[in-house]
Amino acid sequence: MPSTALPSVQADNEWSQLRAVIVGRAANSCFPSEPPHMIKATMPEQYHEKFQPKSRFPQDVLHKADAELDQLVNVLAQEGIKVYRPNNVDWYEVGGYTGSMPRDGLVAVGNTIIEAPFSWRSRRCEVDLAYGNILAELAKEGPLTIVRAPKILDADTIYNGIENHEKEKEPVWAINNSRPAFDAADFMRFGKVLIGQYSNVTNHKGVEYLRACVPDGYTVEMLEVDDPHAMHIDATILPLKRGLLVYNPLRTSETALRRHSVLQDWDLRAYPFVPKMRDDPPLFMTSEWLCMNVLSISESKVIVEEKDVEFAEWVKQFGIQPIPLPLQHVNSIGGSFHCATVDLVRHDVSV
Ligand code: DAV
Repeated sequence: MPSTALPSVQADNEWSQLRAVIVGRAANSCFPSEPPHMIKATMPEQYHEKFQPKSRFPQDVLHKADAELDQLVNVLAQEGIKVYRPNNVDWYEVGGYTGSMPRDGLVAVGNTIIEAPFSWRSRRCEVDLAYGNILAELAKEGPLTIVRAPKILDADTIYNGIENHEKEKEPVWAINNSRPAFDAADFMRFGKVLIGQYSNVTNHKGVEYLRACVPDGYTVEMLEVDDPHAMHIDATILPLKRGLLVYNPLRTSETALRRHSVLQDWDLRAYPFVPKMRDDPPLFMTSEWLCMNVLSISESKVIVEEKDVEFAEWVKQFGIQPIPLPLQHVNSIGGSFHCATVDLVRHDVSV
């Protein structure tokens, strides 16, 4: 490896000029099968019965979702951004969920890429199967640190004692603390500081583990969030550019955000509208706050779902150009532009 090789991974915020990114794939995605108490804690009530073993998402939703992702890839490529795509995986065959939500399983922190120790059994093999080849390619292209997650091969303990717990009693989350668990999408990067949330998929040991995985000089702080259904922070807070963050006022507050010194001087904006729930195609796995789940490709350009006109209009006052693209069928299976991507290289990293 020549010592002059450029890093294939170098990103520690959500807004600097994007240079390289992973964009997910929807084909063969299935409703994830997890214990009923986990589905109850995290998924919209009207769709609970769909979360069974071997339960496919509607084929037409998946076809359209892949067309949307392909269009996103083209737009990113036109912007000069290098795009990596996951393997095709038969999620039905392996009892898994999807390759369309890479943000949950991988996070770049500086020149390190960290694999999430998923709490969900249905996601145990997701990074290996969908993104293993990308990790190998990144390692070939430049010097980087890859931190793979410890794997549970047989019986897990993460749900022990939780399935029948009564709501009033501790613990309040759908997992226990018997091993480290987090989803990468429970964290946002603000340079040397990551801000995260505890959730139904991220426990205390998981946060300690992440602290041990981030490169020297990086710290992980936890935001106070009021959301018993919490799973992924990217419809709760989202930095749109340096110094500007939008938050969901039903889940957190300016007071809670200001406790983080990295946000002291930021313009913190409660999203001023009430987003509308969509049922065609259905939002099987998320809330209507998914409209906040945008992808900044630079400090002045943000990709937004084309139907989220209110959001697109709202960002213009901050000197941000919204790029509207369709992603409703990807939304249907679990997330929007932030969830469906992993930024690998952004132009500036903090020093
Ligand atoms: O708050 O509805 C959005 C993010 C899903 N990965 C929510 C979750």
